[in-house]
Amino acid sequence: MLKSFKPVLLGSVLFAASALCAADSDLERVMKERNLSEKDVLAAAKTYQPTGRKDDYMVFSSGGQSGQVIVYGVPSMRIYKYIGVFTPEPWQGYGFDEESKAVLRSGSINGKEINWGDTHHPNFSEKNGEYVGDYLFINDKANPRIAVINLSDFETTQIVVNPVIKSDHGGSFVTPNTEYVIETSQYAAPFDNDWHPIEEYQAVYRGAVTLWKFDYDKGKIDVNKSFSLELPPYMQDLSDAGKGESFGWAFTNSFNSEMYTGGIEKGLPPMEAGMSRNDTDYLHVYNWQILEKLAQDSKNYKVVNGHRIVTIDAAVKAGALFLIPEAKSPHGVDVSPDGRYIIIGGKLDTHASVYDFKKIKELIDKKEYAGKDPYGIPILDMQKTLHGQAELGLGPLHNTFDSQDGVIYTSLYVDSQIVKWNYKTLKVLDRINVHYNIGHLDSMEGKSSKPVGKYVIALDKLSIDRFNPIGPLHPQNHQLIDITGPKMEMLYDLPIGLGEPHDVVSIAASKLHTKPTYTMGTNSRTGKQHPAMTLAGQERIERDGKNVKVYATAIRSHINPEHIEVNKDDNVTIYMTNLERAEDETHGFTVDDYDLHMSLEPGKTASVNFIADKEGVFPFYCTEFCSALHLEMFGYLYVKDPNKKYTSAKASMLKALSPEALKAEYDKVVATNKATDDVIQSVVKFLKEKNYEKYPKVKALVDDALDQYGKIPETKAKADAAVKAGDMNGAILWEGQVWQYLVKTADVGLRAKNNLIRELSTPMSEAASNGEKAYLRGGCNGCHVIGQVSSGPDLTGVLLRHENGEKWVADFIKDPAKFYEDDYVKAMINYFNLRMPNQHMKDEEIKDIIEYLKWVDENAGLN
Ligand code: RUQ
Ligand code: CUA
Repeated sequence: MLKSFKPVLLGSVLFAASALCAADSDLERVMKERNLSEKDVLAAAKTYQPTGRKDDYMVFSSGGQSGQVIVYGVPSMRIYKYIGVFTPEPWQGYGFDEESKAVLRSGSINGKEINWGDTHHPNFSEKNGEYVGDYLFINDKANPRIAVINLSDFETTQIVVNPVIKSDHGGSFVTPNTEYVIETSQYAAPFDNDWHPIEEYQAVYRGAVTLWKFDYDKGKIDVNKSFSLELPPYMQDLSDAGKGESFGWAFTNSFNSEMYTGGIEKGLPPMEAGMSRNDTDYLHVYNWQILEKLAQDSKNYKVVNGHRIVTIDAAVKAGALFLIPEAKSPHGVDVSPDGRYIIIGGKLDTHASVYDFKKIKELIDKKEYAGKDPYGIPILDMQKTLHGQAELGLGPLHNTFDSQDGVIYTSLYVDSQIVKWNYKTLKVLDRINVHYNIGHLDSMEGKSSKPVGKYVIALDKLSIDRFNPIGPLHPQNHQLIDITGPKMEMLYDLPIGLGEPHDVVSIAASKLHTKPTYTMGTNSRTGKQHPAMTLAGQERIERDGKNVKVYATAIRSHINPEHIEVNKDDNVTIYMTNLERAEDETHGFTVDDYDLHMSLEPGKTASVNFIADKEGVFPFYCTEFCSALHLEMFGYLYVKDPNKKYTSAKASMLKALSPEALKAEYDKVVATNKATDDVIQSVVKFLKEKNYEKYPKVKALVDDALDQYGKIPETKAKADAAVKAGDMNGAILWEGQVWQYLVKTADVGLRAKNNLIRELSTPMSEAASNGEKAYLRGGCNGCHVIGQVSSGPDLTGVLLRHENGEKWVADFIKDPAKFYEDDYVKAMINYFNLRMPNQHMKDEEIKDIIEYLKWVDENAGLN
């Protein structure tokens, strides 16, 4: 439908208006009915993805109080996944299978299980300050922790607990080559785990920045090589790592230079008043390269809870720590893509301050200080380090950058706006209203050293009236804004109903290299082969006293074993391997009433462990709708009390079929199997002739198909043995199983064939590909199967069957009824007992379909 709108997108507004006046415009009618302006439709056209079209950018959003990470695409704003991080996530089995529990539980704090998190700032791994789509880091503000997510499968693989700080906010920021992941404390607290009264605030309470060492090859934070820097109790806030000119340095602001400690219950002014008293707070400037060296020598650090903390004194002495006054109650701190400027917003100021690292460095080199704070840290003069300030509006919070030099976007929390301005010239360029009360914002790859720009996402804390009401707890609003022109244009509102998604980072989709399936037997949380990997034929149940280990497999459409018998209070572990190799053939597994679940993507091995403390019969089943016989993919866990006598019911007698009826049924199954096998043989012949092994995707499918097929001989032998033994019931069941294998083989085999045809065929022109879509949209495939006569004629060669074929076919599609009396068409109608209906195709669509049919003919030899 939007196709007819193309002139509007390409042409001038004038032309657009005249195009819209065209009488037969469906678009015009829909616009009227839905009360859409031209601007609305343009926004829709910029974000709409037709089925099958992929997004250009992938966005990773913190899930706020959900403790998860939300993944969505730009420009469509379609949500793809919620990644379980600090919170159990049942779909992925996260926190319900043993392998993921090992990760989730490594986030326990002093032995206490923590089952939620307040995720705040996600960040990608970087090389030279540019995003690399290998890892994502995210912090938990509530229970100071950092998690590592492996972007090859979007699974959380590590959680580290901060041993010395009690809350964090300024995490997780990454140094330009992912040397360190930075985590900064928020609320100052004692480093140790003892009691210290508030009177000891200045003496004992401390802030800190923790530098978590990242081992890139292992994809893991190396806890032993990580250390912290002690900071005064100024309530450190956000951070950013220097890059380019400021490489080696990092910046953290703070909001309580007053060191006020509150006491509203004692009649003292509340925290918010006491902490906003001074005109300025402190930006912390520190050098992690120097700190790294200091952390090698025990005279520079103290050890608390087994963790090294470089002291303020040592850092000051080594010239690694400085303070610069900043406008009161600052918030975001963002380093410009080239590393030269540091831009800071102030929640209670209307200005953003731009600091010049060159000037900072000069003062440091000259040792020119304006004074010292009570902890002996040198203070640099604010005016001498400032490049300048820009008046932006009320409540500037966060920044993101554009590909254009100097262009920056800043969120205004109080004004509910985004301001586009230039941090070099300090000129405001544009502003746009957002809905409402924006916190973070992010342009595409906007915080890397090479921002792409293109879109900005506004993360609005309040949505108020934007969406259908869903009760007093409203969703957040992520708004997509086009920033390619001089004026920002609002495109899309995405309600997010999962926590307060706090911050996002975005990356070009092409930079993500995800794996489609796992190498057989992989423990996805370690990336290594699972010791309990079980291949077909290795299924077994092992008992050792009260310990029962089940080595199971899952493949369409059965779990092996199907019966598991244990005694009450046995300690049961079920290891399961998904034997599939084809993409998207996931099985899930649960045992009813036992609070267990695992997700088994193709090739994965995972396990569940439980004490069988409830007696009875418990179905277990596959939880993903994996195949037509998914409902049959189940079994029973029998939990029996060995000390109890059970009286069993008499087996009921079912009426038996007569021997003749049984024989007839058996013959029928055997004949069906023969026919199905013929289809398979023709597909196999095709695949072999075309050297399918050369195409990995096709090969994976064929391997899966042959796996299924390979099970037939032994099954068939069982059927034959049953016939010999006169057990016709058994023979029918085994032949039925043969049929199951045949059908699965045929199903996967045909998918492989279609895939291979696509691989081998000549590339489709855009028109042909549009034609194929129109063909499918029009439902032509309901009657016509390419390469085969079905309820309608095969369309291969249709253009050659008629004189002036292209025109004939086009006219026929346009108005079939005109041809019903034509001799040829009459004969067809008689043969198929069907008339070609009028599908009301547009001329453009018919043209494209002809192109598609040409492509079919070109590749006719492939069918
Ligand atoms: S900080 S909304 Cu929690 Cu990222 Cu400013
Ligand atoms: Cu496997 Cu459903």
